[in-house]
Amino acid sequence: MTGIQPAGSVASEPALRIMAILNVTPDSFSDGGRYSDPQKAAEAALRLVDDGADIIDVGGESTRPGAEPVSTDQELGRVIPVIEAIRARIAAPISIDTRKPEVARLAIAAGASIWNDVSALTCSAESPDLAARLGCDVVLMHAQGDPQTMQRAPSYSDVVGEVHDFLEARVTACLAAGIARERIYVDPGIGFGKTLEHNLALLRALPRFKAIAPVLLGASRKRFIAGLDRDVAPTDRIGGSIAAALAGAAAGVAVVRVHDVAETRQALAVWSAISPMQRSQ
Ligand code: HH2
Repeated sequence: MTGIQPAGSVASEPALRIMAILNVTPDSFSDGGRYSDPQKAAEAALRLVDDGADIIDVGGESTRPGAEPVSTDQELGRVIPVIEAIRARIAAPISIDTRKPEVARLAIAAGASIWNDVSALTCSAESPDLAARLGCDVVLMHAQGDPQTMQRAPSYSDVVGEVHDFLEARVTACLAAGIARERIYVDPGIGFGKTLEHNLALLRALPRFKAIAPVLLGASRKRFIAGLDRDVAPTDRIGGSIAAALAGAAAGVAVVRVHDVAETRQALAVWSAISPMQRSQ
């Protein structure tokens, strides 16, 4: 089963991978309501791969600030038919963006190979053991609070230190549960219980998180971009999203999770052709 790492890669620092966001939700903050039909979702996934996506991240529950939780059955009803339709047409790795072990288990049975969990496998005590048994890649993301309340009053005494220590502790717990080290990715969780200043501090500190595990960065179209540019709507945040992806590339992250795949791929191609660090590798 293929996970985040390209099959057969032996490079010491593998190329940056693009994870494309495919939300099958009615209410996601940027692309909600577009892909509820499985065949339409599979066609969108094909286009995303054509555009340069290495991984398709399927999500059935919005985690935008204030989002209402959905039941396991509702989430399964959204994501499983979509994963099956994508798997039938596309070889690229599929990731399931869920906090629920039952959704992850059935998504992986349907053809996903990566469990992307915004709760860092803390939502259920059984999640780390299950991930170890499934043998999937895992993305452990930091969040302060849950989506319903997380943006009310985010507070840290040292945001970078606290996120770092949380991610390190989650990696330790996952290793203890039997998840292989090379299957673990960490993510500082941009926008999940963070103010603009917290997000900027974390973006500046990306190289520190790399010391824990390969890093996934999800900054695409997020609110902090509007905080820096006239409160623009999510669909007008592509320039800011690309700037954040390039900052991630310069910091050596392993994966960027994005809505705008073609634009990000082009920016990364130009940046890596120019960057002296990339060319000397
Ligand atoms: N952000 C969102 C959802 N899942 N997973 C990881 N690992 N990192 C992220 O930053 C991340 C994530 C939220 O963005 P989106 O999926 O576009 O919106 P929504 O939660 O409203 O569906």
